[in-house]
Amino acid sequence: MSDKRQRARVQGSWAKPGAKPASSAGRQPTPGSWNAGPRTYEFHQPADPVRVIPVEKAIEEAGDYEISKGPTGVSRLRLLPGFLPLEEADWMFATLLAELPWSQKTNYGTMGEAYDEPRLTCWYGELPYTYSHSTMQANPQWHPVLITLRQAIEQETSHTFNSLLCNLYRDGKDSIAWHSDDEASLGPHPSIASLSLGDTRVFSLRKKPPLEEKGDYTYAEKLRIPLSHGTLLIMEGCTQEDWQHQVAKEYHDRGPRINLTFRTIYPEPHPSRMDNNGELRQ
Ligand SMILES: O=C(O)CCC(=O)C(=O)O
Repeated sequence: MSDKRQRARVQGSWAKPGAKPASSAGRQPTPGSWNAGPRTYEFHQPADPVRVIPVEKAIEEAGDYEISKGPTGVSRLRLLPGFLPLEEADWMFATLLAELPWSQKTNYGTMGEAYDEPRLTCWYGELPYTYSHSTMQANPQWHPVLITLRQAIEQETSHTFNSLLCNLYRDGKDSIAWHSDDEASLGPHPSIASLSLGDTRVFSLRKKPPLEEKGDYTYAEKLRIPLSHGTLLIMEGCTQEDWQHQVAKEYHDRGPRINLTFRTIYPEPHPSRMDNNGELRQ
């Protein structure tokens, strides 16, 4: 167990019992003599304040949610279950499953090791998109259903989107690990609209810890949002800067799910992402 967790569990400590009364020193206890005589205890306050692991909160109702307000700014979510009426969602799911050019993407880890992403994907947009050290080539020929959806979502959100990452989770074993959509090509404070079709999967978020936590998420705030057939989720403000998200594997039966994440890609890193030396700010 890490030091921090150990500390969090210890709420104080009892000092060793004081010295035994002189009369009993050096003597073997006789049966029944253990409770005899006074014992003194001293309470020591813990050196560090007690820390509690926050309980994961669920967001399930339609609405606007301000999930944090930090030094960087406000992080906002908007959840619209039933954004698509059921019948429309049904035929769109069947059409996109059958007709989009789903393919297996190979990503690369920080040490350059190749791995297959545990889901199928395809990309639409005038520009390529790189994440996990692997690039999806530009694909300007949008499927007509995707054009209709883009228009409906732009109208709902008052944002415009020039690109779309389509994800197919074939079953519960497909997933996407913790990450933020914070690539330089998305510009600062990207707004991302995410439409889900097919089986429900849990979309989780966790707040990035302050620097002094050194990447330890033990005490991070956590949210869970079940994304059902036809649900639209919009992430805005500092959500990508201040939070990570994932769709974890599930070990019970899950049917296929399509997730469409509409984004705006910029041709060059946005100027506000560059420091005075022309380097990308982290
Ligand atoms: O499938 C989802 O709901 C999330 C997808 C996602 O986080 C991503 O592709 O960046």
